[in-house]
Amino acid sequence: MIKPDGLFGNYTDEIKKVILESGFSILEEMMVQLDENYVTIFYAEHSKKSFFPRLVKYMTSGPVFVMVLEKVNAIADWRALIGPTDARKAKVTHPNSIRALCGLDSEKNCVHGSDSPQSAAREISFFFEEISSGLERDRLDARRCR
Ligand code: YYY
Ligand code: MG
Repeated sequence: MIKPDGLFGNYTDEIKKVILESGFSILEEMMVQLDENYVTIFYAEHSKKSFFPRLVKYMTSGPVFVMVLEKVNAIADWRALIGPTDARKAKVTHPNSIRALCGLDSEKNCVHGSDSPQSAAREISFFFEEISSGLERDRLDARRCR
């Protein structure tokens, strides 16, 4: 996922070029404006963290660009390509990473990557089945409260 700062900074084409040059195929892509409800579902694992309200504000500050990437070892390779969560650290330790290229700090870090096959499956179905099919709001609310 290219987060709002990546889109605001016009990094989409450059990031897609890196993706393709690194041997990934882009199977699906979609631009979507998230709201607080969606971010709370997407980042459920972080919803109790102190940074969460700021994260919601940031993730809803503009549209995000989501892609399904395919490649052998895609999850680990994409995580390596984007670099560490804190873009300030990425600029020092992983200067060729995507977060070093277009991220700002540990919140505005430009891109997301699923961290396991399970989270990839959940996130792909969240964006490309539930959101894209315009799932009813009350069903999303029900899921969130479960
Ligand atoms: O998977 P990754 O994005 O590298 O980091 P996570 O630890 O899963 O955190 C998800 C997301 O939360 C991170 O990309 C930005 C935000 N965040 C934050 O705003 N402040 C922090 N101190 C840590 C994470
Ligand atoms: Mg994560």
